[in-house]
Amino acid sequence: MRTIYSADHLLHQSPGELIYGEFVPAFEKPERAELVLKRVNEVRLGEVIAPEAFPLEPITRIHAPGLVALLQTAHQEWLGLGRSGAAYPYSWPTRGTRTDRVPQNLEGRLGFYSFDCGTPITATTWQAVKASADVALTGAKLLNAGEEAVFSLCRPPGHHAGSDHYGGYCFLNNAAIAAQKLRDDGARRVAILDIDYHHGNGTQQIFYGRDDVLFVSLHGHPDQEYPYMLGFEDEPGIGRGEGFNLNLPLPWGTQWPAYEAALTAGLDRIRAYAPEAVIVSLGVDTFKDDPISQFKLDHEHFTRMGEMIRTLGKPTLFVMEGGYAVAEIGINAVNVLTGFEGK
Ligand code: OKP
Ligand code: ZN
Repeated sequence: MRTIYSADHLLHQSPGELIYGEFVPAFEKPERAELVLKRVNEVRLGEVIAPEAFPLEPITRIHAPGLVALLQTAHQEWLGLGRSGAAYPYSWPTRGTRTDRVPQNLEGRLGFYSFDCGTPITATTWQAVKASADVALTGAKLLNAGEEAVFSLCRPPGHHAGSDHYGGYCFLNNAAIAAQKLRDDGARRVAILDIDYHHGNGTQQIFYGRDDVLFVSLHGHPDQEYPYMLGFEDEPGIGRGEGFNLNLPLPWGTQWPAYEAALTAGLDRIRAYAPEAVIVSLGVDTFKDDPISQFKLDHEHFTRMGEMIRTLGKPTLFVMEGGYAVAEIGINAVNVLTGFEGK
């Protein structure tokens, strides 16, 4: 299968994040995509091509213009206010605060459009974010042109970004933007299977009221795991979207047998939906040695996942999400792809 990759991802480099009271080096770092690309080449997965540059329109089909504008201008404004370093939010809306007015103050706006402090905006973050969305959109376009499977090597990741909020290392929701593109280009039903360790709260929020995009997610149980406030079993979708959202949360320590059973259930739901295309939010932070995650999967289980996804028999777009055991991220991510190809 072909891989879409842009070196522009290197333009986003987080200076660090606040975790357990300490400011630590970022887990989501440029080496991640570089090592996945290296592995793609090592196994000769297929041609590696650059993305096409799309207009903003497919992005604003999913995201609020105010969020998109903030991502583009926040750092310039930050510097204009005499600050240095990356732009971080400080304060967030809560129950009872005003969500009907967008704050004028930059720091207020950063908080208004985000939900955590792990997702800083640097001078060149937007270029990387836009390229990552283009990588996903190019994948969708190739799928639409008849390719059976495509790997969009996105970085930064996307599945935590909602229609009007960024966070969790994610700025724009690459998988959602690709799903909408497939819909707009004629696919009647698209399924998104999210196998990243963390719940794809952004993707769920975007499609929660819709029946034309099914969202199925396997992830660490929100009682135990980030993002804590979404991803429970009792979130079926709403209105027309009721019955088109399926969360399969699993406890810390989950090993392959339980994971395989949940994946089988998720794939059964997708099969019943009969989508015209499948998008896989491909996170490999379910790996046993992932530094921020608590599942216990090993290298060969990623191959099994690819084999299982293959049984859907649908055009499939793999969109890179998380995975922080950097030394092994290439093996784990590409194992899913070679498993899918039966190699
Ligand atoms: C992004 B992706 C919890 C810290 C969580 C954010 C994790 C974002 C993961 N103590 N930090 O889904 O891989
Ligand atoms: Zn994750």
